[in-house]
Amino acid sequence: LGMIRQLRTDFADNRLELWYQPQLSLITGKVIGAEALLRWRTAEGKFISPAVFIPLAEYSGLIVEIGDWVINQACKQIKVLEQQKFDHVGISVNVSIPQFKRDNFVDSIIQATINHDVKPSKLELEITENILMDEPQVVIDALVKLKAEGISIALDDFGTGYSSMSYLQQLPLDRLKVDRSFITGIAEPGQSLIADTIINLGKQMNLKVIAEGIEEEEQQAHLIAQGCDEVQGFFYAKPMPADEFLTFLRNNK
Ligand code: G
Ligand code: G
Ligand code: NA
Ligand code: MN
Repeated sequence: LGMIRQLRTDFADNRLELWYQPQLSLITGKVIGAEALLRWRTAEGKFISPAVFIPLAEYSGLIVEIGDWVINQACKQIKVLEQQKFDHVGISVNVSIPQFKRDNFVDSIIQATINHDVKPSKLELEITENILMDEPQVVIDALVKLKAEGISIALDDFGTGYSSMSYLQQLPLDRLKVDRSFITGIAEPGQSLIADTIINLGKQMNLKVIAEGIEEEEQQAHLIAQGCDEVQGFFYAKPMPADEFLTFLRNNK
């Protein structure tokens, strides 16, 4: 509970930062976007992992306000990228169940893109299967409305959650994210079956497929051979502050 109070205070004091992990096309080698990832820097300069504080933010309801901030911050960053002539670079944000359950979730996102004057398709929401399973119809209805307004949708951590395959066809998806756990062993004999099958499934469904957690060249080689479209992982870049992401983009031209 002490930690929740600290999170609330530090959020009010602007101690949350949005970092960006580049996503690259395997065909061109160019950056096509970034996943926005929260970082909490305490007054003592210590970083607390989102794996620790996101569950607290969800439990306390604070995630609704934090989520709003994340979406607005991401839109602001999309505008900066546009002004720096990186017009093709989009930003993905993670969203949590309580955000879907609030009133006006859909409107708040549309309004953020309008307020910051950004093309809705450049903002992508990352949905996990577990979000979907909490209240499938609420989530599907919201996503259909968001998609109709042009917002992009990705299914995150695909294959690790509890969702049924039948929902895959009801979701207005743009991208499938292959979870890191399926990528770790892909360069080893006999360990790539699940990743290969997910890549193939995505292609058959006309979705872009992005693999997460690439750490080695051999994994990249396997993904190229399988026709995976896009990649994200420490092999290319770790999550970084906004100004470093701009430098990364300039060096990637
Ligand atoms: O960046 P890192 O790998 O430490 O993130 C750990 C977890 O925190 C990931 O599962 C990620 O999806 C989650 N996370 C990071 N930023 C956000 C955010 O803005 N909103 C939500 N809901 N989850 C986030
Ligand atoms: O759950 P989600 O997919 O949103 O989590 C993204 C998290 O994965 C981020 O916190 C990011 O720091 C982490 N991540 C991204 N690339 C790699 C990688 O190559 N290796 C490892 N170990 N973690 C990664
Ligand atoms: Na995510
Ligand atoms: Mn992710």
